[in-house]
Amino acid sequence: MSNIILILGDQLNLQMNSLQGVDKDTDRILMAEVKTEATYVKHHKKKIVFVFSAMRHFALLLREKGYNVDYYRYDSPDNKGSLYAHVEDAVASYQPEKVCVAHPGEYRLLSEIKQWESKLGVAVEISSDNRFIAEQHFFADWAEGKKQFRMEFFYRELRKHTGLLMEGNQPSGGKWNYDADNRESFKKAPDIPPPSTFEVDDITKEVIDLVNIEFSGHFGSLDDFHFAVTRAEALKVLDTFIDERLEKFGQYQDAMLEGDPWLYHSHIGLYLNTGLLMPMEVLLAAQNAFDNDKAPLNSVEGFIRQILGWREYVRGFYWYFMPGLKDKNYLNAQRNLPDFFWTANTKMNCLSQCVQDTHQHAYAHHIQRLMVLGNFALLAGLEPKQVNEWYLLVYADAYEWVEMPNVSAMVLFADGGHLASKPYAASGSYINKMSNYCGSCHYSVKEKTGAQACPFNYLYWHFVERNRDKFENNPRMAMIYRTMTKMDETKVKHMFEDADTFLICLDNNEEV
Ligand code: FAD
Ligand code: DLZ
Ligand code: SF4
Repeated sequence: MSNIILILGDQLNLQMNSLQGVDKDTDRILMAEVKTEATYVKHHKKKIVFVFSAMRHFALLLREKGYNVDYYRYDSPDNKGSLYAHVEDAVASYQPEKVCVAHPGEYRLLSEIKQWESKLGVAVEISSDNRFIAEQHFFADWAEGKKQFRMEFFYRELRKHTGLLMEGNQPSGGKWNYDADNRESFKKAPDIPPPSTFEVDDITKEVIDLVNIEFSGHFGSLDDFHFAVTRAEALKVLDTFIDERLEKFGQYQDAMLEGDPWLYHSHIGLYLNTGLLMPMEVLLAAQNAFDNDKAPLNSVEGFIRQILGWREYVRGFYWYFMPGLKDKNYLNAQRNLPDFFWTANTKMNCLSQCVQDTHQHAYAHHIQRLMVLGNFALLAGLEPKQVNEWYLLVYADAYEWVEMPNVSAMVLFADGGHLASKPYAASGSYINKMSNYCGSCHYSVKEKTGAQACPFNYLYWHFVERNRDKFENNPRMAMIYRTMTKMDETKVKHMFEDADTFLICLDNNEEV
């Protein structure tokens, strides 16, 4: 008897556990572009083009390798609209012994798949998700008995476990973390190698036409689509990053620049998250660059920490704290997402630029996501559910397993501090230090009160004050509360008044 192997749109690698041991003569691979996955949030148009085109290219590869593939395009007359409907149909046609699928990346889909066995009356086998280095239970084992779940210690365990950047039992260079060396901004216009781009082929062209018609109401621009859509292309992106940008990755990791979100970042998140690249090959390429003196330790460690540390950690964190994480709102933030998150129409230049980058490219780098967009969402008290939905739909690399820990736990402190020991809140001076956004802003970053004052300045102190009961006894916040008591009382009063006025304007959707 045959088996049916369902390959999801973010499981595009021949090494996936679900593809091992497949009988090419009898088993059927099932792949489907479906409405349920493409619209559970209104994904950025470029993300849908990327996923559908990468799926179509992967199906071709599977056929070339001799697999039997049943592929359903979004606009084909026999498309049934949901993964379940296609699996049900395939079960009726082939009467398989079992349906096989690798563990999906999102809780909502896992919950659905877990019901299939009883609904279909056929075995459904869920294999482990080998797009990650750590097994899923690794986080739970590590977390057992802990009250705090700091990434740094999880990361060290994985360094020891994998031997990456290790000399025996000790970290290369004697330190685990070189973040202190990674905080430079650009002093003058930098000469940065451009990001890798790829010609649109006939397959991608067809998908672009489809998305233009079917998803016209979704956020984002489709102009200048240039992402890799095959593993071979994604490997080129990786190689180019290692050769041209890894050297300075660390140094400028936190820097921001108007009109350029790409900088010295790797731009591989979307490929890792769809299986076009596997994490260990990326990490070994970075380790190899270090071993061959092509990149310094601060850059290589910084890069390896993002993937071996943060990426593995947030994935473990997600499964450990779901489904509860979804409903967390520790700071009781209730404000609606302002319109400018969609339109970029705000006088705050940093926010306008980051939304424009996001709209244009389905990409913004980490510090734009964390310290501009996220910082604003935190300081303004935006409601976690709305903020999560926005982040989940606007970025090409967004899947709930990675988006939600970053948004709810890292940005919004909505989980009450399992991930972060204090909120990532900052005034305008941080943005000014790390970017050139303030130079062409309507507001003045130096001013703390008044019509021209940078809103991040007064919102910061308003946030600190209105959450006093939550943070006053946090040792990492003590200094901030001490500083506040030393500040001029009238100035503090004016800042709170300015913040109140600003937040009322925001609620009324007036331009700010
Ligand atoms: P680089 O800066 O070159 O980093 C290399 C890789 O490290 C990334 O590709 C990614 O795989 C990994 N990485 C780095 N930081 C993180 C992190 N905090 N969590 C997990 N992996 C990390 N990343 C996503 O992949 N999908 C998301 O939906 C997503 N949402 C985010 C939302 C917020 C609010 C924040 C603050 C961060 C989010 N990140 C997300 C993490 C990070 O911003 C992106 O991974 C990164 O910007 C992708 O660009 P890059 O490939 O050029 O990354
Ligand atoms: C993101 C995405 C999109 C846009 N479309 C599809 C699709 O049509 N078919 C499919 O199998 N997968 C798609 N995906 C990826 C899934 O949403 C992803 O597998 C789940 O969110 C679990 O991570
Ligand atoms: Fe952003 Fe304030 Fe700088 Fe304007 S002045 S760009 S609002 S940080």
